[in-house]
Amino acid sequence: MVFHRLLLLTSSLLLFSSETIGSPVLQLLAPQPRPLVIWHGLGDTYGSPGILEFISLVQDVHPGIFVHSIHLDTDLKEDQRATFYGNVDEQVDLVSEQLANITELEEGFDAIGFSQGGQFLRAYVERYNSPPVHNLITFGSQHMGISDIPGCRPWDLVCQLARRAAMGGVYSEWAQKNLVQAQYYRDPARMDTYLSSNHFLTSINNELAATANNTYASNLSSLSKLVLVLFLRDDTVVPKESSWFGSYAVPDDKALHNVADKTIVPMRLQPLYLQDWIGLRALDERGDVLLETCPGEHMQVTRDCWEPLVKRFVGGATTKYVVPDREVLLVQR
Ligand SMILES: *[C@@H]1O[C@H](CO)[C@@H](O)[C@H](O)[C@H]1NC(C)=O
Ligand SMILES: *[C@@H]1O[C@H](CO)[C@@H](O)[C@H](O)[C@H]1NC(C)=O
Ligand SMILES: CC(=O)N[C@H]1CO[C@H](CO)[C@@H](O)[C@@H]1O
Repeated sequence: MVFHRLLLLTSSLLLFSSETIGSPVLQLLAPQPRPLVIWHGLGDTYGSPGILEFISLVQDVHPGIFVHSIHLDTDLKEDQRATFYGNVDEQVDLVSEQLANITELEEGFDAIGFSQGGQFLRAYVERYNSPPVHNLITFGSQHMGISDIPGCRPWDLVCQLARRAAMGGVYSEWAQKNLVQAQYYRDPARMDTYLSSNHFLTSINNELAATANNTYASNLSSLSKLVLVLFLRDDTVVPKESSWFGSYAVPDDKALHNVADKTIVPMRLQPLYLQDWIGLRALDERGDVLLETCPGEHMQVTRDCWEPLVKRFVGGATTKYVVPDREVLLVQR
């Protein structure tokens, strides 16, 4: 039995056999869609019915796509707990190892972050990005933090305990290392306390000039597209404009602290953007930051909303082809 190696022509859909085969074997193969990595949100798990359904719908849109759902623990309960409790720097580090371990991802992938999973994936891009992210889509994420800790469903005890602990001392050393939401809590009315206590968000947003890291900017601007989705009726993320890098203005007068109608500073007026601390402006001026909306409440990811985005920004053709032996196809004669 003779095996003939086939040449793989990456620029076309055809595979030609080597000349040693009498008549050329032509085979029509589809290019392999770029893989997708998903990071679920607060209170969710990597294998929840909602996430599994989403994955299967994405696979209907892009047949054959490889999808990885990020987990911090293979146990579902522990994975859910890790959305409330843990050190986010360590979590992102663990995820970078997890992703680097997966051979299907080695040429890069598109990524979708749901809610807090979005800013955590951005941290991955800025700090690791190996394997690299092509397009990053974030749904209802808190890129400029939150100015209030989200409420919990009445029966959700894990959430309620975490929330109570966070409200108690959101900027305490303990909270900043152990409570996930505290690590992206950013209250413009207490900016000094935030800047001196927060580790995670000040880092990924390069808000501290003394420790700013230029790699974050070059890595983030290496994205092909950054797609930021805001839920128009989001009242969980305060303010909802955080999904678009907006935040409340820093009150210049302490007396303004309790003023109810707070002004939103949009992305393009943020110091982070104007001085391009993280490469966001470079990306935007290239036309590669897309501000999108979903009509519903926080994480009401309706099909009308996600499907056009998944069609446009996920599963693009790679130069890889669906072949049994990954790089070469062996034909038995
Ligand atoms: C990566 O793979 C190695 C070897 O299979 C394994 O020991 C390790 O736990 C994996 N790391 C992560 C973070 O998944
Ligand atoms: C900047 O970030 C990169 C990527 O995480 C890291 O390797 C490097 O040590 C950081 N540099 C400084 C000065 O902290
Ligand atoms: C795509 C890209 O720029 N990736 C770089 C991100 O930063 C790390 C250093 O931490 C580099 O190794 C990557 O090449």
